[in-house]
Amino acid sequence: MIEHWLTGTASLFLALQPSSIWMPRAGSLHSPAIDSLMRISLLTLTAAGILAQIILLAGLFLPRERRPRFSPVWRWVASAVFAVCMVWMTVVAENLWSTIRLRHAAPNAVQVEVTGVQFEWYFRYPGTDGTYGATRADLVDAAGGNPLGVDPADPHGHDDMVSSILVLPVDKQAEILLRAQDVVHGFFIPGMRVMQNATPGMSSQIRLTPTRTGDYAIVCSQLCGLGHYRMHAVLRVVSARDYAAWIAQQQASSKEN
Ligand SMILES: [Cu+2]
Repeated sequence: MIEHWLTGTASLFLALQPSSIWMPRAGSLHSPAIDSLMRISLLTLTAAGILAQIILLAGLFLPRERRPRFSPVWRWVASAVFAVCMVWMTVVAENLWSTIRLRHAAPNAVQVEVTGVQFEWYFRYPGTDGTYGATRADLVDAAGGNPLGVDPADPHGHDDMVSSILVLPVDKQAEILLRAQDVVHGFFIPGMRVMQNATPGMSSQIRLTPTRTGDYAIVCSQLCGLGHYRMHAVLRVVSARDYAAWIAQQQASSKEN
């Protein structure tokens, strides 16, 4: 039982801290909602845990005649309160999740495709035509400069740019398409409060709007193999002007190749 008290005290301590002590400073539009939901969940569950421990201790240590007696009605009431809390937390969380995942992206959103490969992240921008070129698994050749297997026969792919760093403009929505080449990888940007699996054979989408310029760590949150620990990249959030300059520079260097 002592471990329950220790973990309870630890979660209470964490829940009462500003989120910056257990997560890096947030830099996306939906971050405050995630942080407050995490804090409310932690506080609600800690309160329920402490209450349960008090009742348990009372039952253990009070003499039989002084132990609290709960009528069946009270048991039903307690279960109902707990069920309502759980349903409420699920509804709020699902609603928040859908703003990151399911709702339609803004029409002018920046498009980036993220591919997880043991043990690398690749970021592909669709170029001026706004459409990604087709990829083929048999054309994948990282050493030959085509890590994603972009098909040269598809004209949409001619202006695609592949980068090893994710650059996004500040205050503009980004629509991120996630793919994996080999095993399941977890695309995790703690500073953006974004985590989503990249699964081979299917693509998933997330949207995020960076609100603060700077560098953010991108890591892999799925144990994907021996090199998992070194599977990280950088998200660089820059001003709209710097973003345009970076895109122009990428386009120039991909034409040279
Ligand atoms: Cu990975």
